[in-house]
Amino acid sequence: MYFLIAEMESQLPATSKPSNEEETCPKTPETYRKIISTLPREDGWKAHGDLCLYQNFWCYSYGIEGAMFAQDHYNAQPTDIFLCSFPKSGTTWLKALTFSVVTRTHFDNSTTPLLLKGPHNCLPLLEIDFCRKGIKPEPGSLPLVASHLPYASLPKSINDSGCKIVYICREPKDAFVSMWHYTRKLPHGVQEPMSLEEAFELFCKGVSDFGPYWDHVLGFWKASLERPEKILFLKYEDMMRETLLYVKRMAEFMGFPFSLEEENKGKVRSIVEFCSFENLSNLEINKSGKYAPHIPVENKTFFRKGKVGDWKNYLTREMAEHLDEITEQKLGRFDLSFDDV
Ligand code: PAP
Repeated sequence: MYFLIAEMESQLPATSKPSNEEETCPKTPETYRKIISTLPREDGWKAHGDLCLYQNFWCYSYGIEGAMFAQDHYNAQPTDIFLCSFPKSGTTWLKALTFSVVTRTHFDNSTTPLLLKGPHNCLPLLEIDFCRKGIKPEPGSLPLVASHLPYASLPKSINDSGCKIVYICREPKDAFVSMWHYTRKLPHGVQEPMSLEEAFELFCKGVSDFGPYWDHVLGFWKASLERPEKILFLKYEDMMRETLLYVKRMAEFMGFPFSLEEENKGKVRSIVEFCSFENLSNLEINKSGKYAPHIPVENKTFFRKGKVGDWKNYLTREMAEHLDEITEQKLGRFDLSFDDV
C-alpha cells in the first residue's frame, strides 16, 4: 500500500500538491478559478476542455470548481446516501435503481418521476448541482446524492456524519470503451474527437475524467473493507449477473429493506425490470430528453449497449493485455479483481 502511494506521488508534478495560496485564499468562485488556472493540464479527451490535476485526480475545470465548493460548503446529513462511481461504471443504472427503491412507497412503475426525467435529473450530482444550481440538502428530501469524486476528495462532512456510500465499479476495459464512446458523442466545437488509440494511451497513464481509474476504485475498495457497514462496494458485472440479489442487498444496506410481502408481490422484480437497460433506454424521456450539467447532453448518450465485455469489439489483444497488466499490478495485491469478461 505504501509503495503504491509513494509511487503515485512521485509521478505527480509538484504543483499538484496544495500550494500556500490554495490554503490561505478566501474561498470565492474567482479564487477557485485562479487556483485551477495554476493546475497541471492535459488536453486530449477534449469533452469539456483540458483536464486538470487536482488532489491527485484529473478532472475538467468545472468539476474541480464544484469539488472545491462542495469540500468547503457541503454539510452532509447523517441520513444522506452517496452514490459514488468512476464515470461510465453504471451510475445511470445505480441512480435509477436506488431512486426506485427509496421512493417505492410513493410511486409505482406507472407514476415514477423516472418516466418524465432521466435518472440523472432525478437526483443531484454533488460536484455539479450543489455548486452550480445551489441545491442544498433539506430535512425530509430525497436522501440520495451522486458523485464521481474520489473517496479522498469527498467533503469531510460525509465521513464525519457517518453517511452511507454505495460505490459501483466496472471492469476497466469496458469502462474505458464506454468513456471513449461517450466522449465522442459530446459537442467538440472545432476539435476532432480523439482516436481510440490516443484515448487508450491517456487512460493507461491515468489521464481521464476523475482518473486514474485504479486510484478511484482502490480508494473506495479500501474504505469499504475498513467500514463495510458504511460503504457498499458493488461491481457492474455482478449486478448484471444477479440483479435481483444485489438490489435486495443494496436496499437493505441503504436502510430501505424489502419486506417478505413486497418480495412475494414481485416488487423487487418490478423495479429491476423497470430499471433494465432495455426498458430505461426505450422510455421517451431517455430517447429525446436532455441533461444539462454544464453543456447540454442528450439523455440517450447515457444508454449505449449496456453489455458486459463489449471491449472485445474495440480493443486489440495487445491493448487488452496491457490494461489487464496495469489492473493486476495496481489492484491485484489488494485482492480486487474482475471476472474475465
Ligand atoms: P455516467 O458516469 O456518465 O453517469 P454511467 O451511467 O456510469 O455514465 O455509464 C454509462 C454506461 O452504463 C453505458 O455503458 P456502455 O457504453 O458500455 O453501453 C450505458 O449503456 C450503461 N447503462 C446505462 N443504463 C444502464 C442500465 N439500466 N443497465 C445496464 N447498463 C446501463
